[in-house]
Amino acid sequence: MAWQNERIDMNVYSQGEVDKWVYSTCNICSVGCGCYTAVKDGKIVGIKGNGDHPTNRGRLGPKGENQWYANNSTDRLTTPLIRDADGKLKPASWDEAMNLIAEKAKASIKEKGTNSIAIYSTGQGFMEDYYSIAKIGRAGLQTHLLDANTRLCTATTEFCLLQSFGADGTPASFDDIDETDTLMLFGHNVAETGTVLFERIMERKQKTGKPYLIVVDPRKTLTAKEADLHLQLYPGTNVALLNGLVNEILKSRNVDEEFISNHTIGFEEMEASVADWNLDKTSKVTGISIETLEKAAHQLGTTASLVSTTLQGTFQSADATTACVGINNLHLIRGLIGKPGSGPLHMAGQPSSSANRTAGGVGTYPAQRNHSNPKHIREIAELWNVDMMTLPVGPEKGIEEQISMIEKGEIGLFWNIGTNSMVSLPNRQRARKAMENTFVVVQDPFLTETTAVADVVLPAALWGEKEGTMENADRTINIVRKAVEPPEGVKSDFDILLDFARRMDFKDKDGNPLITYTTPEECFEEFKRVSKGRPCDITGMSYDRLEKERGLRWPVKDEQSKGTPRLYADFNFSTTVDYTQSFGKDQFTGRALTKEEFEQKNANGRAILHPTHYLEPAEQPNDEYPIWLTTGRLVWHWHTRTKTARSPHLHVAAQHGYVEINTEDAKALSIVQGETVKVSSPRGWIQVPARVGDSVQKGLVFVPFHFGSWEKKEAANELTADFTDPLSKQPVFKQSACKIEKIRQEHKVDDGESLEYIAEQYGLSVTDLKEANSLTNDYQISMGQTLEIPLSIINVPIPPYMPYREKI
Ligand SMILES: Nc1nc2c(c(=O)[nH]1)N[C@H]1C(S)=C(S)[C@@H](COP(=O)(O)OP(=O)(O)OC[C@H]3O[C@@H](n4cnc5c(=O)[nH]c(N)nc54)[C@H](O)[C@@H]3O)O[C@H]1N2
Ligand SMILES: Nc1nc2c(c(=O)[nH]1)N[C@H]1C(S)=C(S)[C@@H](COP(=O)(O)OP(=O)(O)OC[C@H]3O[C@@H](n4cnc5c(=O)[nH]c(N)nc54)[C@H](O)[C@@H]3O)O[C@H]1N2
Ligand code: SF4
Ligand SMILES: [Mo]
Repeated sequence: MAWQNERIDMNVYSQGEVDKWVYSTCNICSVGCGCYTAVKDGKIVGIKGNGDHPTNRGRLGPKGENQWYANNSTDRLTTPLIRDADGKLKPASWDEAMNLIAEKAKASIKEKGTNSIAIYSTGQGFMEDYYSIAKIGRAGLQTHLLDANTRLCTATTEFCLLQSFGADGTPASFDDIDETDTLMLFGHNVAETGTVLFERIMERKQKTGKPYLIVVDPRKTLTAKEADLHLQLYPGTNVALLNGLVNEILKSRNVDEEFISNHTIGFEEMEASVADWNLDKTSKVTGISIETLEKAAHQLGTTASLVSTTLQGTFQSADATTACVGINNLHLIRGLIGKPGSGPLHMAGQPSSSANRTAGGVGTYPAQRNHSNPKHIREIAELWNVDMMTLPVGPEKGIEEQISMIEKGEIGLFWNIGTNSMVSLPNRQRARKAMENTFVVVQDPFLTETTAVADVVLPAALWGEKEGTMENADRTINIVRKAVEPPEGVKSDFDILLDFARRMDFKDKDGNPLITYTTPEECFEEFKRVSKGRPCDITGMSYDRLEKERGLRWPVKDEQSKGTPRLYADFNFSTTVDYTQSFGKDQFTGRALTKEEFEQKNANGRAILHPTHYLEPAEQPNDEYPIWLTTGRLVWHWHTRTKTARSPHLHVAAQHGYVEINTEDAKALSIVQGETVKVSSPRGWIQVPARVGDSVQKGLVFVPFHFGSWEKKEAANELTADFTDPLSKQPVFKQSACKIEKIRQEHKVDDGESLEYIAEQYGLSVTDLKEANSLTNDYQISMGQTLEIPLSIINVPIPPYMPYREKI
């Protein structure tokens, strides 16, 4: 264990002693820190880290510490809303709202057929919600249109794991990070997005010098600043970089030949796909010097252990799955998987997005069952006591495909649960327009940009007000206990789903109710039975054990098992025909392979090496839009800020959207620090202050996606493109093209006007005025000359460098 000194982070706001501390797990990110919730007079008044939890040993990050303010926010929704004939959302009773939804669902099935209802959920709910969505969706509504914001988030994790190893479930765990010699963070800004995990890494590094840290990111992030080797590649060149590195490792024969021949298939084809990626070509395409590439290849080729993480810098690209498969290839050819300190650790982002994949609320059937394998569908039909023929097995549809279906009028009901999709979807104006074409239900604790397009709004309970389990990024299932009652009028997602099932009168094949469980724990017990025999077998877990043992990593097959820190320790991969979760997809086109095609590969327990051909990003800077646009996160905010903007501390730390632009680019355009500029792309435009600096490379700008109001023009997703990776169907948020324009008014210099005088008139500093006009001295202005005046200078706050880091 890397942790050496214990520290309990706490943020409590209470006069006098609190009444109780309730066991919980942080509901913000996928690290899954253990915590306790402070309760006084029936309200949550604070939080503290759980010193006994192996993930965080008492620590919490800024968002974790501040998440509970949202619970007490005075603008919580406390009654359902229905849009009336005037287009206004009006309060309604639960009966009115739920009956209307049931009516719309029945009408949709009648008019458009069974696959016409979409449930678009979240990675921030509980396993029990997802399992219920899976059962209600597939056996009740008979729809395969189940997707979630996990499509924007960790779909690629799932698909790269299916391709290489035959089943979901990330091989390595955080424990391996504590042991590894080399840690490669590939498109993962963990310092801002997984703060406690970053501390865990840095504490070990400061004490022991290990691990050697390689960071792959086009920006000089806070994470990259701590790297031993920063591979600052051009956007969208992940696969090129990996091909160059793998080729170099193959050439130097730094490979585990025995592992390759005993435990993998597909070597020759993979080798051929990287063969012409010499360092010269790799350097030209990625922009990384040959010397740096050599260093990286040497480190990766000789390290005795390696953990590679991937996150949105890899997943939100057009070649997302290929890049992640490339990382799997690298681990396989070096035999660095299934061993202590080694393995790919394809991350998750949200606190329970992995749980949604495991429970089957998206994509595949519950407990990693293969919808293309009739044997698996039969198993589920038997477990649910329904007729196998009623279970939909059509290919899953990602949210972007669902939007196209809505545009075509094929979806009669779109049920949006726990996601602010009108801010988080790419090319959001298109998505908004589509929503006019269907009946939209939004289930959220707050009014949001998405409730603006809702026909019905259901007020949902928040974390702390309900019980359930979550699965973090390393397969650990944690329990969240209920600390307080939800506000009057508010229901949990779980209770809303069960209420819907009752109103729809879903039955099993003997005429009994389809859903017989009534509490989250009973639901968990049912899902345990469904998981038996599958890779994610959790038969040995229970709510009590999850609390007593502070989370357990699946598989946990019996009550004696303490969980599984790493998968494939026996090098037996999930690729036998009747066990595999998927028959895989064609690595280039994304076409689903048939059972016969999969059988022909004869993987039979061996991992699959795939060719990794590099394709240039579909949209690239061009004459009209000459600059790369990338989007992402800030340490202070969670996504669309519905929680973090309700915390006074976090709100104050970062209140505006902005665009970060390289110093040289700013100079060439004479853009001044803080000046409001217009950023446009083929989809739309925003108007935000410029932050000038060197953390973005030349030719690239960065826009945080947290700021999404319809009124202020600052949402990143006005700009982003909506095409997707062919295998995972994950949208490309990280690379598109844009242009930056100044918004200036003109000032004609009058006789005797000095720069000081003019600057003061517009509330500018002389330096800003000079920079804005590329003036180097005061004598360059004369009467009649036209000066450009920046629209406004906003002080873009640069967060103090990681205040929590001082506490390591
Ligand atoms: N503070 C905070 N933390 C969060 C979240 C949050 O909203 N706020 N959200 C959580 C969720 S759901 C997620 S999914 C994670 C996301 O966590 P991260 O993936 O760490 O965060 P991002 O900022 O989206 O992107 C990571 C990095 O990808 C880089 N990148 C861009 N293009 C490329 C490229 O072509 N190649 C490579 N190699 N890198 C590239 C960006 O410069 C950026 O630094 O964070 C989780 N944690
Ligand atoms: N440009 C750009 N866009 C991106 C990304 C990017 O990097 N760049 N990243 C993408 C990624 S990785 C992600 S994960 C998504 C995140 O995008 P979203 O999931 O849309 O963002 P959130 O703000 O987390 O939305 C969660 C919603 O659920 C509500 N909520 C909170 N708790 C509960 C609950 O218990 N029940 C219910 N019913 N509702 C609840 C919140 O109020 C909020 O409205 O954004 C994606 N979009
Ligand atoms: S690192 Fe993630 S899980 Fe841990 S406290 Fe921060 S937000 Fe919560
Ligand atoms: Mo995410």
